[in-house]
Amino acid sequence: MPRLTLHSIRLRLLSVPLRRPIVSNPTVGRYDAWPFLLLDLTTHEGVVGRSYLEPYVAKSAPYVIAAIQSIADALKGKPLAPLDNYRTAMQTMHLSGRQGVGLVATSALDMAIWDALAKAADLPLAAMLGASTGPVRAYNTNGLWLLPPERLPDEAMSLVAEGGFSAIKMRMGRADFAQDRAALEAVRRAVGPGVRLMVDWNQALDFGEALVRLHALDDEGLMWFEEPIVFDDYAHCAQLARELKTPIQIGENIYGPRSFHDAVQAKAADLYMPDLMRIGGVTGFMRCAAIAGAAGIPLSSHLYPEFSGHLLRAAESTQFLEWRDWANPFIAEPFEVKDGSVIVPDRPGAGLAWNEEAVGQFLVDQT
Ligand code: SMN
Ligand code: MG
Repeated sequence: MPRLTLHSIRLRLLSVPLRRPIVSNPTVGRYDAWPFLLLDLTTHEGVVGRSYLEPYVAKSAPYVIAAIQSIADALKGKPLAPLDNYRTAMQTMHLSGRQGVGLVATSALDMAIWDALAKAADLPLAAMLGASTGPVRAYNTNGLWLLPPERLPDEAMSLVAEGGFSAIKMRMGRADFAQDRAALEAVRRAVGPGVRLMVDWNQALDFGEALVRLHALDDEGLMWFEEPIVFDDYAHCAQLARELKTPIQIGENIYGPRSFHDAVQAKAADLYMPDLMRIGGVTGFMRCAAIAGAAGIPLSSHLYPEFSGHLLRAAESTQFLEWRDWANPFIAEPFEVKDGSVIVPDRPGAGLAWNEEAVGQFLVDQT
């Protein structure tokens, strides 16, 4: 490991317009612009590590920023060693809460620390983890929100065409189930049988409604049913996973590898897709990758395609990368998407640098 010590951090909150607004159920809501919290971590040796968070709720940024700063204070002047730093971060946050904001803040720093170390070693992050760079199979999640069914066919076709995708994700959970079915039929008709479809409820259903709707869709040949009910009702998630032929997918709301392990032990799902912000950054994700790999469970990612690409190259049981291009407007060299795969670049670190002019344009606040 290269020797680096933490000097200071800089945080900037951006609001980046979405090409296709997010229109979801009340759990997620509606977004015309997406918040990003950019972290630049400067070391005494001059190397800068970078990461970003997608905190969903722009108004939560002040307390996420406060938590990141308090962990950074505890790490100041310390050698960068991600597993040690993760332990220190968890100790710092223990009494105020190991999950939620504490883990979100830990994740942001963990990613930037791994990025800095990989840059100092002049290696792509994937190579730091013992893997090579190259393509990762991806699905496109850039749209197909809860829009009127007649608007979906054109959008589905353009999602496929955007990167030669052979898998795309659509959302479900309209009040009227007939509208969900019409949406699925419209998308299926537009893209044909060769494109795999995932469906995501964003926790919209209660258990009774999930039993009815998921059984009704169980012969549609869908790739997975994602978060049909509240994600941490592991017992009922497990019942759905047992009863249905279509795989149940959860993970984006799970906090940290221990809760991930709890879900796996409870057989809460067939498939998992940890989110880098909630799972504990690179360190947390790779711990989950070890659990999933050993258990023979397919692993996908949620958001954060740039960092996730490196980690899915290194994971044992990689299934799909979730591709969305929402960060492209402020990234200096957006990742290439080709033949349905995201290409993990052969650049030092995660391969993320900011387009400073664009950052200035989207800037909401800085500390
Ligand atoms: C999702 C929901 C809200 C914002 C971003 C992404 C979704 C997903 O659950 O899985 O992509
Ligand atoms: Mg989801």
